[in-house]
Amino acid sequence: MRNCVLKEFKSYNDSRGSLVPIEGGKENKDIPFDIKRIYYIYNVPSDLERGFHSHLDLDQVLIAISGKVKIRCKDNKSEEIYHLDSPNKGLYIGSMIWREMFDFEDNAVLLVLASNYYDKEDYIMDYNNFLELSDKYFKNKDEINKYLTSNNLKLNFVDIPDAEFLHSLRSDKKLTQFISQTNGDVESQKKWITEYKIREYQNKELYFKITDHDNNELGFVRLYNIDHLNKKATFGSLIMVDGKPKLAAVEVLVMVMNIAFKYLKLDKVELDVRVENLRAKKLYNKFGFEKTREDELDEFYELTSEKFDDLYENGYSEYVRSLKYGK
Ligand code: T46
Repeated sequence: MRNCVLKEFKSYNDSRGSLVPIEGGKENKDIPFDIKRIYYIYNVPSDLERGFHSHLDLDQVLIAISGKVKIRCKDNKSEEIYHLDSPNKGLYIGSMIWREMFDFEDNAVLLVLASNYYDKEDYIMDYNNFLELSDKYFKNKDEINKYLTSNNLKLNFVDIPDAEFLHSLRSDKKLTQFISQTNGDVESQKKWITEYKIREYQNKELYFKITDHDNNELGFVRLYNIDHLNKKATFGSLIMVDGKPKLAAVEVLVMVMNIAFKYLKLDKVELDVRVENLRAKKLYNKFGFEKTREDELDEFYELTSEKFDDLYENGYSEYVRSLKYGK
């Protein structure tokens, strides 16, 4: 369900017992936000339910560090029940999700890690008010859908079932000649995607599987380090199957830049490319990216929203509209 992710923390188990460490603060840590507050709930009668509210703007991770608890989460359209039945499971709940906690076991202790201090004003307590506000919130998010389809291609938010395809491309020596190859297995890709989903819901990163209109899988592309304050992001991780349609990379670039500049309203997109990756450099140059600096390994490029508008209005849209594969 959107804005909710059930994740597993690593547990160190030996003959002395188990230990689960939790670090917060940044990408690839256990908790993808600065933990400003913790609280815990216990001694809850088993026939009692708590919660019944949503937050306007708050990230939390809920962990049943003792006993079991169930959490019912609702957005404007659907609901899902998550079972917190182990101290190494954490339920991320983002903004605009109605939550109800129930079926507390006698010994249950529900620990909550929160991204902000207690603020009464951040609570939505009335369910009808919640439905109205969450409708608006998710409609805004859904605005992205109109940028996910173009002439020949579709962008699909990456999800767990894509782990195998992602793993197969990222462990292909030829395809990963100029990007980092993965060392892990399909399971570790699944774990990575679980963590990614939280960043997607936080609007920090967008990772897409590229398909054609017949749902043939063609590759992946990513917009990351999305910095809403400084209005910039990084384009990268573009990987496509051998034998991909000609000019597919250009079409993907147009789609992702539309997302960056028209949907996210960023001012600038940056990318880095290996010095020896001549084909990619030619593509980015042709697309209008300008080189800002280089080091021994990489060249760094950027495209501003003005430059994109200019290119897009004066040719690229026509160019992409006219793209027909096989000709
Ligand atoms: C949530 C779910 C999972 C504070 O003074 N400071 C705090 O940080 C919190 C969380 C609560 N309070 C006070 C406010 C109330 O007078 O503690 C009392 C009980 O809080 P509440 O009725 O909101 O508890 P729950 O179990 O319904 O909800 C809590 C959190 O408030 C909420 O943010 O997501 O747990």
